[in-house]
Amino acid sequence: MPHLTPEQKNDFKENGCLIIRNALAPEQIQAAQDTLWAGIEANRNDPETWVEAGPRSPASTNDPAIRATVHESPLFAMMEEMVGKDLLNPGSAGPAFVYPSKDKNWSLPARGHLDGYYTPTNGVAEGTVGYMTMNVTIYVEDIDAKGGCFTYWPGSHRVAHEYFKTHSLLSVQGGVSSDLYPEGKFPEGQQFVGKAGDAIFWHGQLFHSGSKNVNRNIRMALIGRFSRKDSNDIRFETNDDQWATWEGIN
Ligand SMILES: O=C(O)CCC(=O)C(=O)O
Repeated sequence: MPHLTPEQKNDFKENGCLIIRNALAPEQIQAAQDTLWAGIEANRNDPETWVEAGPRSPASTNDPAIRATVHESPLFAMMEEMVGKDLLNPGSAGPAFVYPSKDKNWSLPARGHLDGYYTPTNGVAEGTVGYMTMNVTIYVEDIDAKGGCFTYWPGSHRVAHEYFKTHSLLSVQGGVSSDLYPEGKFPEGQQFVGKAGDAIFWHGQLFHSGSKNVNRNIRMALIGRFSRKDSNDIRFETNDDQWATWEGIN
C-alpha cells in the first residue's frame, strides 16, 4: 500500500517540496524530545533559559529515538516511493536547532542556498560538492511563523536544473550563485510553519535557508540529507529530464 498519492508526487515534482502533516506518532515525538532535552543547556521548565541557549545539535543523529523519526515513521518509505526502492543511502536526520533570540527584530531571509558547497565554515572540502537527492526537515516542536522556520523557495529546483544543464556543478560558489538568480531577482521564500511531527521533503537542489527565531519555542528540527547510492556515477550528469532517474516520479 503506497504512502503517497499521485497528487502528492506531482506536488513534489512541481514545487520541489512536499509537506507531510502528522508524520510522527505522539510517542515518537515524545521520545525524540526527551532525548534532545537531555542535551540542551537550559531548563526544560523555564522558557527564559531557552533564549540564546545551545547547542545547535543536542543529540547524535544515530541516537535510536532520533533515527526512529525517519526509519520507524513512513518518511523513509515515502522517499523511496519517489526515488526508488533501495536506491537511497539509509541515513538519518540530525538535530538542527534555532534558539529564541534576544533581539526581536525579524525579517524573512533575502535569499537561500543550495547544500553541498564549500564555505570556509561548513566542513565541506574545497573543490568538492555534495550531491543530495532528497532532504527532509522534521519538526519535533510546534513552530509558528518567525519561530526559526525552515525557509524554502518552491520551484527553485527547476531553476537550478536549467542552470546545471549548461554550467558545472562546481560553479556555484558557496551554494549561492547570482547566475541562477541575478541580484534583486531572488523571489520571496516561504516559511515552513508546522506542528511537532510535521515534515517537509525538499529536493536536493532546492534553495533554502535557516531563519531567525523571535518566538518562545526552541526551533527543534531534525534535518536529513539523503543521496542515491550511485551518486558518484551520476553527480556530474544533468539529464534533460530532471526526473529521469526517479523511479516513482515521471
Ligand atoms: O536550519 C534550517 O532551517 C536550515 C539549515 C540550512 O540551511 C542548512 O542546513 O543548509
